[in-house]
Amino acid sequence: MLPIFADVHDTFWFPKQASTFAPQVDFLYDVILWISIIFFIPIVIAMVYFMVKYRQRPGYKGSTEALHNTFLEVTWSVVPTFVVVWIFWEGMVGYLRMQTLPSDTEDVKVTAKKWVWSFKYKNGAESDKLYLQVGRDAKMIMRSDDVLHSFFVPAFRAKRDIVPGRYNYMWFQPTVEGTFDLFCTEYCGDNHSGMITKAIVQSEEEYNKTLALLAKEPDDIVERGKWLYERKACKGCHYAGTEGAQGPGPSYNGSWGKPVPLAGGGEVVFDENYVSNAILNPQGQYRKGYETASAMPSYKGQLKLEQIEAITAYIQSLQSAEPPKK
Ligand SMILES: [Cu+2]
Repeated sequence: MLPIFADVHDTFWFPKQASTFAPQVDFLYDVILWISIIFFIPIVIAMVYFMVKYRQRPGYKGSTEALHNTFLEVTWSVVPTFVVVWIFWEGMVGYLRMQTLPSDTEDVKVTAKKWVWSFKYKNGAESDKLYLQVGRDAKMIMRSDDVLHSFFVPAFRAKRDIVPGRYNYMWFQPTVEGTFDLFCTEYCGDNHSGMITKAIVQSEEEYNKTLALLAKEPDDIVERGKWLYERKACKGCHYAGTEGAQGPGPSYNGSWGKPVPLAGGGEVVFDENYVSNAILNPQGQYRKGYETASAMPSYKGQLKLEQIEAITAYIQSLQSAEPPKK
């Protein structure tokens, strides 16, 4: 179906319209597209026609003076001016709407970190996917732990940079229940292309259930380690079990108890000491072969001893897990 006639929830060019911003953004896009098509076609036809009609050929003598038509020139200056001012106006109104935060919002703290997303909710729950309530204004309070990232959910037509050293805000209201892609859309290093997660829009009842569930850290120590692995950005660089990025960090699978060759020569055993050193002071014992890999940030002050022990237990449980398939 042609874009301008497209249904609110299904467009020709773009993903499903899933926020209150989407119809306005798509409308302006369609209008600009159609204006371009409507002018492009007759201009190209006229150009080709004149090229043929007035081509240089034996016996043909062109006009020696330039012709002038005031009415035509005023028309093709004034009409496009009004069109451009209107496009600017529509764009500005849309931009201001996105820019003005509503007062009663469901707030989510967003942390972007190479190369994972972390979302914190009002009840303290944390997740690596963004959960949202349908029909409710959501405000993202966003910060970066390292470099410049950018939050983008195409279905919401909502995008904003996340800048290190400050909080950036954005808001939107999801209008459709479902699962939508959430991208980092600012190049941020080796695994930028893998910095993808989902925005999951749920009914009020489901959403509250999800938050309650997410708030609960698993009791089992290995489960808790996996839970932390998914939420504390380990997943962005280390492969574990059957998930996570394949690099730049080494895989957790089958590492426990093995010797670790060090960049400076010698080796240490992959045990409790090695894991806690690697987490708290990652630059202390460089593993051979990883000297030039993106440096791991220290988790000093970010993970409690008990949490480091849970991650250690999780790594230990992966002793006989398969290495990642390249
Ligand atoms: Cu990024």
